[in-house]
Parts: sequence; structure tokens; C-alpha cells
Amino acid sequence: MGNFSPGFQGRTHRFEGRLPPGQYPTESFPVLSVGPSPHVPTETWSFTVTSEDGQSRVWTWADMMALPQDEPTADIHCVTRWSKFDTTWRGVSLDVFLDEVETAADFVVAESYDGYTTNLPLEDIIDGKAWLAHTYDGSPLSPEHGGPARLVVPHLYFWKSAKWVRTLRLTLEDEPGFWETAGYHNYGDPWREQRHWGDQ
Ligand SMILES: Nc1nc2c(c(=O)[nH]1)N[C@H]1C(S)=C(S)[C@@H](COP(=O)(O)O)O[C@H]1N2
Ligand SMILES: [Mo]
Repeated sequence: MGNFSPGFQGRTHRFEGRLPPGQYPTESFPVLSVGPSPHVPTETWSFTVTSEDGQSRVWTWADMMALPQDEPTADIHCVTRWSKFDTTWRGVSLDVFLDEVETAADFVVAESYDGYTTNLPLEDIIDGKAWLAHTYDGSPLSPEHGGPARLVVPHLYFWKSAKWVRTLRLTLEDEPGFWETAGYHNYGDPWREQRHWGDQ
């Protein structure tokens, strides 16, 4: 008794309480894309926030890189059941962009360079819960993982983290996106296992 090796204890306790139901941990970083990765040079890349009255605020790559940068570490959870702990990113908090925009909207649709869309409540991407990330694990984000820049919204299933994001469109009404209209859950909380439309 009492003769546990520190390594054993470390492995069993390290991720306790951090694996949502129905998920398994993985060290790899699977790629999940609906289509081929779009090639978006940073020279032509831009990020736009559009308010419900049609007004737009646009950031070039240089504008975005000049904004205050964050280095979030987060656990991410894919609806295909893999979870990856302690992923490290560098990017700009979505608060920084949204602070510049006047809106009465409660929802947002993220629209990407590949045509992908996903919807989120505005309250889920403010107050330090979501980022526009351009660096993963210390290197520029690779094209297959959404480079040059993607959303990272770690508290929801990873399909909400739009890769190659181009626009955040603020909306008064909720507008389900690509997977949400294909039967996936509208909100996607991994802790409540909100995988499919109809899950509580
Ligand atoms: N633009 C875009 N974003 C996307 C997708 C996509 O096909 N296109 N797939 C989503 C899904 S289903 C998941 S699980 C994650 C996967 O991100 P990864 O390929 O970096 O693991 O990206 C999400 N964001
Ligand atoms: Mo996914």
C-alpha cells in the first residue's frame, strides 16, 4: 500500500473531470473538413464583422496582427468523439473585434472561405470564450487545420470552430449553419452531449 509510482498517479488524475461523456482522449490532431482546404494567402486575407443593419468593419492580416494577442490553452472536443487536451493557440480574442461594432443582435453566423457556415449565440463568443487563431502549438496554423486563421470556441463541439473564417455576420434571428441544418445540434455543448438535433 502507498507504493504508487508518481507517473501512474499523474496519468490517472491529470485529466480527471476534463473528458466529456462519450469522448476519448487523443494525442493526434485529426483533420475534419467538408471539402478541400481553400488556399488563402495572408496578402489577400481579410476578416469582416457585419452587423444586422449591413454595416461592416474589415481587418486586413496586418490590422489583425497589430491587435492585442492572446495565448489560450484549451481542451477541444469533436462530435466524432475525440478530445484533445491542452491545445495551445495564439490569436485575437473575438471581444477585440466585437467591441468595435454596434449591435442589437443575439446571434452570429461564422462564414468561411470554403463556404462553410456555423451559428453561435453572441454570448458564447464574448467575454474571453472565443478567438480568431492564427498559430497552433507555436507554428503558423496549417491550411488543413484552417490556416491562415480559424475560430477557436473550445467550450462547444469543434464543428463550431470555423476554419478559414472570413466573416462574422451578426443576426437578430438564429440561422442554423452547415452541420446544424444537416441534423447536428444547434448549440453543441459537449458536457450535455448535444450531438444531434433533438438531444437535450
Ligand atoms: N470552414 C470549415 N470549418 C470547419 C470545418 C469545415 O469543413 N470547414 N469542419 C468543422 C469540423 S466538423 C470540425 S470537427 C473541426 C475540425 O478541425 P480540425 O480539422 O482542425 O481538427 O473544424 C470545423 N470547422
Ligand atoms: Mo466535427
